[in-house]
Amino acid sequence: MMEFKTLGQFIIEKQEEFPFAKGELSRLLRDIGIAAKVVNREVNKAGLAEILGPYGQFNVQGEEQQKLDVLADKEFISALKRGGECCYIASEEHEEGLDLSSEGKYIVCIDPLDGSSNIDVNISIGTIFSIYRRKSSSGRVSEEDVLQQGVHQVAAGYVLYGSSTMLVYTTGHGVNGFTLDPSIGEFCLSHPMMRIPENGNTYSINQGNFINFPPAIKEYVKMCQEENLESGRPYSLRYIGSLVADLHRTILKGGIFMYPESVRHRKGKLRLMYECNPMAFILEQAGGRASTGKERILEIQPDELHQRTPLVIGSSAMVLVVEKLYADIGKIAQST
Ligand code: P6P
Repeated sequence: MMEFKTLGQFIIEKQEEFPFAKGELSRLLRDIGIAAKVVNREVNKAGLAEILGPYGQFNVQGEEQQKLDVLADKEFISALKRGGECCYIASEEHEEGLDLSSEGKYIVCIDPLDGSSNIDVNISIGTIFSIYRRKSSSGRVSEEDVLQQGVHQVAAGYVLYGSSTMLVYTTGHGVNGFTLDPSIGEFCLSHPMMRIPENGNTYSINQGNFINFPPAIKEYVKMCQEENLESGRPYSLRYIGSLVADLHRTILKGGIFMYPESVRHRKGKLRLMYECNPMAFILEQAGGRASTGKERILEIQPDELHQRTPLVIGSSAMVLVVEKLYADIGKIAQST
């Protein structure tokens, strides 16, 4: 009989690593795990249950909501409400955050179903979450409680609904991955202490935007395509167009993912609070690096809930090359 450790057992085992009151984070992560199982069930039967396709409404991003988006949003919100540990939820699907006015001490920023444009074509999609402890002790949640730098996250994770469904999270003591075993309905530890290789030979970017990339990114993409046997170039281009899937591959295999600023996306496309901060926390905890090309993602001071940021993330040696290109090109621009 293969020994296995469920997410619940693991969280309880590790809760002494968590500096706050015993059990709070355990219950919060348990609530997220429960909602993830429900969303997984719906994602896996999407093709059969007439819940594919557009919902007929548009979210705050102006993106047409897919039915599964709405279902996932409702599932995570109700699970967090029931659990009682969360006092405020910032969701990609809502313009304003949701003040649960509970006694909970935790704030959850969440992208309930990222990559939803891939739902109808059966490509992996994901949930991304970020957890902060409120700064104020009680009363109404303030903007200061919510708009915290990524360095203050107490936990972050993602769920990948793919060929198998995984939940990967960190509380600042490394990154651990759990695979859902449908036969027992439990997430079981499958990837203990995940580490990203320091280098890689894959780059991940929507090359269709090349003409609008900043010079440093154009220069780096050209480097990726050059023949240089010593550094294993040309690299392979892998781009799924689903952030969680692209970054999960990057952690496991090494490589670099970039969604830079461009003419079309002046501040980048990806959202700081519920996409880039959680993924940056996870990648750094796995030994990787995450920046805008110029600034560490986790040190960005947010000034609004749905703000976007450029993202350069992955194997540290590769991200450092991009950052050097930004710095060198910046110096040339200043001296001319
Ligand atoms: P593009 C999916 O819509 C998403 O938010 C991320 O999951 C993904 O990395 C990115 O957008 C893809 O954007 O412009 O390449 O289609």
